[in-house]
Amino acid sequence: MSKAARVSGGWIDEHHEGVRYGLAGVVLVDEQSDFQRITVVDSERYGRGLLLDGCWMTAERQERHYHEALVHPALCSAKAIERILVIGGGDGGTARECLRHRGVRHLDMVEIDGLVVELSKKHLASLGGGCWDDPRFLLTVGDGIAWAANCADASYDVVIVDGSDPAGPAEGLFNRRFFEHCRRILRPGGVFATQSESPEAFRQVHLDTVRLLQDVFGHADPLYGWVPMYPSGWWSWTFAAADGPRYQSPLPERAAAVAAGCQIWSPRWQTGAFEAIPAFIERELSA
Ligand code: SPD
Repeated sequence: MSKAARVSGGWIDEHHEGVRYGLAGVVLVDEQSDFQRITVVDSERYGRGLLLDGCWMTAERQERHYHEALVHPALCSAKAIERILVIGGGDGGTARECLRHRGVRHLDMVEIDGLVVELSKKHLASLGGGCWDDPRFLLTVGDGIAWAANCADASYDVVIVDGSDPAGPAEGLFNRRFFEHCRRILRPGGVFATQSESPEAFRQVHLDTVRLLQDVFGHADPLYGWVPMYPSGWWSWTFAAADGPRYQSPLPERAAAVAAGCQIWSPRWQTGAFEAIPAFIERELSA
């Protein structure tokens, strides 16, 4: 069921389990698509932002925390990076970061909600940057879960899932069958990456996601960072590969080509972010 953003007294808030996460600002657009409620705001501190079903997705001056962390550990470590699949990611931020890698020849982005793309292009143009017109980029508006299920084996070098929380259209992006297809469609030496929720505000989903990926791929590790407007501000991304934890070792040449243009990600940051596993999560994962 669609949830609206909570707006009152000049604040736009996401409410999550008795805590609210808000920005001061104004609502620019509030529309119901076939899938969800889409809200675009203009905030004082972080510029324009996007909420889906009342949950923060991104904002112009905060998005790099999220997109750089999701993309570069995978794109810097997969054996090859010619063919990339992004599932979700309708604001364009993930595709933009992928396309900074010159080795990418083709990127399929499969986003279920065409209205998210349309509104992001119009109101959050800096998110996608030049991705929409990049000749390597192909957008399909459709179901990413069905796309993965219908793809031939070994179709992609990297598969990235940039969905929202596991409710509504994103629910199926967190289950075993979907992850098994993601593994199947990766080429040898391929890397899978997904946002894996907050170790604090979504602790159980986080743990279940990491465990499932470890089981399906054989190797999977969470990386921890911050997205201040998300519940608890403490976020995670999980990387998986069938042939070993290659995602922990960025290839120096690829890393050097993108690091200078990053705000958060660097090989050094990434090493610390994998190591920053909270003790309670490490205990639970090794139990
Ligand atoms: N709770 C928010 C999870 C959002 C993950 N996706 C964000 C989309 C940014 N491209």
